[in-house]
Amino acid sequence: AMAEEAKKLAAYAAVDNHIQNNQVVGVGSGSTIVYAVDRLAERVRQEKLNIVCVPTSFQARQLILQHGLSLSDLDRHPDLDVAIDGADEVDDSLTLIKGGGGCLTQEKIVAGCAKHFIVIADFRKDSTALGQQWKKGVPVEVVPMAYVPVSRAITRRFGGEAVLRMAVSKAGPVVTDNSNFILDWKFEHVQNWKEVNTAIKMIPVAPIAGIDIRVQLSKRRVQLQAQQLILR
Ligand code: DER
Repeated sequence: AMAEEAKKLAAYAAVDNHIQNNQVVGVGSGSTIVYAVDRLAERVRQEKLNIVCVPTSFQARQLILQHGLSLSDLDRHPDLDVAIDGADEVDDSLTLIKGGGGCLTQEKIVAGCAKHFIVIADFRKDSTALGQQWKKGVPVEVVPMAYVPVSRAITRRFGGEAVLRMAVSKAGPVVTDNSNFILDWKFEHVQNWKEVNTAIKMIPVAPIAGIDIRVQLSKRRVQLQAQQLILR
């Protein structure tokens, strides 16, 4: 389908343009990154690249192992050259919503350890304002015992509704790779995402908001690979 082709084209372009030899690469999670890892593995084989990969989820770790790529972690490689990942939505100032795949926490940690953060977002993710295309809200990872107080703190302060993400192939809530729960915060109109991101992070028991703010990533080039080739 057109969307899959767009994801693949964007992922291939991102890997071809932003991954070089002798790099430590943070590997994101989701479905777009599958194409990126396919292409990375192809390049490693063809160009005999020396690449070390740090995963952001069980899924990413499986992808790295399945492709025979060199697996590492933040203990051995706390300084990454580049992290490459997907996103659920991107606005005009490159503020992202991430966490649709439930992997936002390790993604955010690994991206924070990288000099450059490459976001692969095909045309479907490209919005002028968050919430335009992505209707599932902002994922917020929480310690399970705190999901009710955190949910109330968010909705009291910023309105909307924060809903516990329930599993599909398992009874009960989704449990993340960090053994936490996820609240999907169906926000209304948000003026200042930086303020919201900071406020959510300040709620006791340290919930993690699936918002990447350009200002946080200003130290590293945030390169949005919005793929329009298909629509040309
Ligand atoms: O969980 C995440 O943030 C992932 O990057 C994910 O939501 C992106 O998903 P997709 O590549 O399957 O659209």
